[in-house]
Amino acid sequence: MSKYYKTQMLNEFILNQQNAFPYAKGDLTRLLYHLSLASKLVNREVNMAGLAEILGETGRTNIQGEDVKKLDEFANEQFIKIMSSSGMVCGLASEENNGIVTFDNSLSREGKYIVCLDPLDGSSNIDVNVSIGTIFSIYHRKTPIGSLPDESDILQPGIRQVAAGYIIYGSSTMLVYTTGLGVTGFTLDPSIGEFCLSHFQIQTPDSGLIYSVNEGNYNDFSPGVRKYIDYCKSNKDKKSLSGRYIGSLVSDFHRNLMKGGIYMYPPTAAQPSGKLRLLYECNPMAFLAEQAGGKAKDGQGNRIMEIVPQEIHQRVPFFTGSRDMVDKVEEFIRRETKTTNPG
Ligand code: P6P
Repeated sequence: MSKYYKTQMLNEFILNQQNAFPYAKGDLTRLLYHLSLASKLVNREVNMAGLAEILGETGRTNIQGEDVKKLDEFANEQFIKIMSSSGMVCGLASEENNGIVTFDNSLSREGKYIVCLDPLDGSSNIDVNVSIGTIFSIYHRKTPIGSLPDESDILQPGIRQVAAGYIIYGSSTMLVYTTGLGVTGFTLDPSIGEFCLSHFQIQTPDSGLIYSVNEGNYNDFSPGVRKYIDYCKSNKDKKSLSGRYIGSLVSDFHRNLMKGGIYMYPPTAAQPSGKLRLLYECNPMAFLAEQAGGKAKDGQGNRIMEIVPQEIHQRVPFFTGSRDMVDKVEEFIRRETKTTNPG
């Protein structure tokens, strides 16, 4: 008998959590259910990608100028279709779409939530069988119920998130999410097609022995970031850290969340605001990191979740994970900034 049968399934857990919100009418529960449903459809294709001829490019590029791979497109379509039929969502922002996605049905106009989505993050890894993921962020809409949503519904700071999470399609498929009451992980049991509670109240260690950054950009980083990376490599005052970088945010973030560590995507000459997008990569991960006792900052002392977005695909420098490690890299950046700009 699987150990899972004694634990809660996702929907049961969300419903129980809903009781903590006295005015909740089950809408967020229904929305999270629909997100998990879409993720199961994506999971099925991800697992069969090699067989189902769904690997490879579509020949198109998205607004980021990145090749749109068939699974990217499939995942985006699945989430849009299921969000549209949920009746909970009035509109969404997706990495794969230039502007806000609205739905031409009256049911959705009544939806009180907005979803920001990276339908398949790390897609450059699809063809080489490395784990990838979906990242989501949920807000209450700002425009009146019944009206057509607009960018004001999307461009909200991360502190206004109602819920956030990711699905990691890896050695097992996990859904990890928060509604502000801690971080909880569910593992998909394919034999019953249910996400089963497997990680309750995830807390990330205050420090760790893993640093995650694309060291191919080392020479492009600021002196402070370079000095921090050198510090991670030196074994003067501690056990030397391990560099671990999969190139898939969900995978790097999830490993560091569980074991302790720091993930960094600093500014470079080519990308002065870094590469990661605020709305559907950094904010949801920041909510999870903070709920798990970690931090998420921009390297200049600003909480990621306090940045007010100016445009849907805005990029921000991203430093997240164990709080002592995030503090340490910002200390290095501050010190080097003072040295180079003593004024
Ligand atoms: P680089 C994937 O495209 C992504 O957005 C994240 O999942 C990942 O951490 C990062 O970019 C990798 O970027 O420039 O190091 O290949």
